[in-house]
Amino acid sequence: MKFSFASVLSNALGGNAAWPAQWRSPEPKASYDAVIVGAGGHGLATAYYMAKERGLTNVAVIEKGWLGGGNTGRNTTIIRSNYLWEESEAIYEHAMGLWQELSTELNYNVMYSARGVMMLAHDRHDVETFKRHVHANRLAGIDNEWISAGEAKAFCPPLDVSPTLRFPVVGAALQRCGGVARHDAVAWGYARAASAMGVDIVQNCAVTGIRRDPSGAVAGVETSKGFIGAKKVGVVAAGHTSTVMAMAGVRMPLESYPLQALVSEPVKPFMPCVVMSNKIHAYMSQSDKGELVIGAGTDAYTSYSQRGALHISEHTLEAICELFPAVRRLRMLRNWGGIVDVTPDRSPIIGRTPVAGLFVNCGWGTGGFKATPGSGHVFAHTLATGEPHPIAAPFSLDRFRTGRLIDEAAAAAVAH
Ligand code: FAD
Ligand code: PYC
Repeated sequence: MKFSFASVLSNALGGNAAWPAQWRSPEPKASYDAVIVGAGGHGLATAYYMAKERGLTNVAVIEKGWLGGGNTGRNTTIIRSNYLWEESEAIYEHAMGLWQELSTELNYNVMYSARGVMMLAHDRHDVETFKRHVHANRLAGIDNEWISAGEAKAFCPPLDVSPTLRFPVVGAALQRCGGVARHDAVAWGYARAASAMGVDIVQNCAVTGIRRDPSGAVAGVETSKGFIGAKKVGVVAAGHTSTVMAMAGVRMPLESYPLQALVSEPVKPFMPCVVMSNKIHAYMSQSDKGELVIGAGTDAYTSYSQRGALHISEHTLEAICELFPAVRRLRMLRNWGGIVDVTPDRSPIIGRTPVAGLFVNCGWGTGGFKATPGSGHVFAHTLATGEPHPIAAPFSLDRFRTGRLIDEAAAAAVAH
């Protein structure tokens, strides 16, 4: 039985009417060529590209909550590709290319808005670091430029660049093609398009185990609704990757941290771009609804709680008020957290695992939203062929054995 997008909707609203009768029995009969664990943007994009580019539609995406309810629906949607190392430049720029046409591709307005991402420098160390990124990016043909404090002010008039600030702005790296998109639209756009091609999307269904056959290869997943057979399993469960992979006996080099964000009451258009300051742990943009979208750094301690420590948000708001004195009297509407999984070299893991038929895509840390189309595109290749896509090859799990790490400083666009 195939799921329609309507059944996805009904499950999202808490309904269970479309659930096939056989799946309520103790030994369900469903079996797929591939099961993807996690219906965030990355998992849904993977399913979409498997169907669209590989013709593989006997695929299910299994989600313990509702689609896009993990980090995809909790992130602050900053899109940029100004990473330092060639491996990272390649994958984030691949994604950047796909963002340009994504609304047309999915026939769903993901509201990608290239309004510019400005990363502020506050001291000589920042200047040298950001200039290094600018030069590396320009050598690779990636949009990035160095601007003065005065030019930063002209690009973003509400920004305070006065030299008397505790951490004065001394310049900035500007990626003009960077910007934002609407996060839930990305999940829903990929879900609708994948579903229309025959992919099943099963919500309210937690994966509780990974079953292996006598040879050790993957045979399927145990779930809260019963067993689902699968020749291949792709784990795309950000924040929870370690727990899911442990079900197959694979230990991952990951730590999970809360990362939180806030939005203000809506106001008239005020912020023309995205401004980030790693040094003082704050960044801000304005959503199309008018809310100021503000983000903090990660909590200091590992945790699976989908909230963060209050003092982190307070610290962030103090920093925002320093940079943008005009927002001091705004009220905050909502504050929330997500769980990000972070690798030792702050770069993702995409590809095969020691278990035959088991694949993983994780470790995007605080910065995976921007990668969503590119990540799904290359992981679809890996799941379909069993081989890494050339762009994904450097991001193998094996690098933690060989030592060929990709120590990506620009992944930490927010404080870690
Ligand atoms: P998710 O959207 O988290 O999807 C994983 C899914 O797996 C979840 O829906 C979860 O419920 C499901 N799952 C987990 N365990 C199981 C199980 N056992 N069975 C079934 N399903 C399971 N990135 C940027 O590029 N720009 C930003 O501005 C940005 N801001 C951020 C701000 C915040 C506050 C946070 C928390 C993150 C931010 N990120 C940002 C990071 C970004 O959100 C993530 O890297 C990205 O969304 C990960 O997408 P995903 O599809 O892999 O994960
Ligand atoms: O990677 O640009 C980013 C980012 C911003 C906020 C969280 N991550």
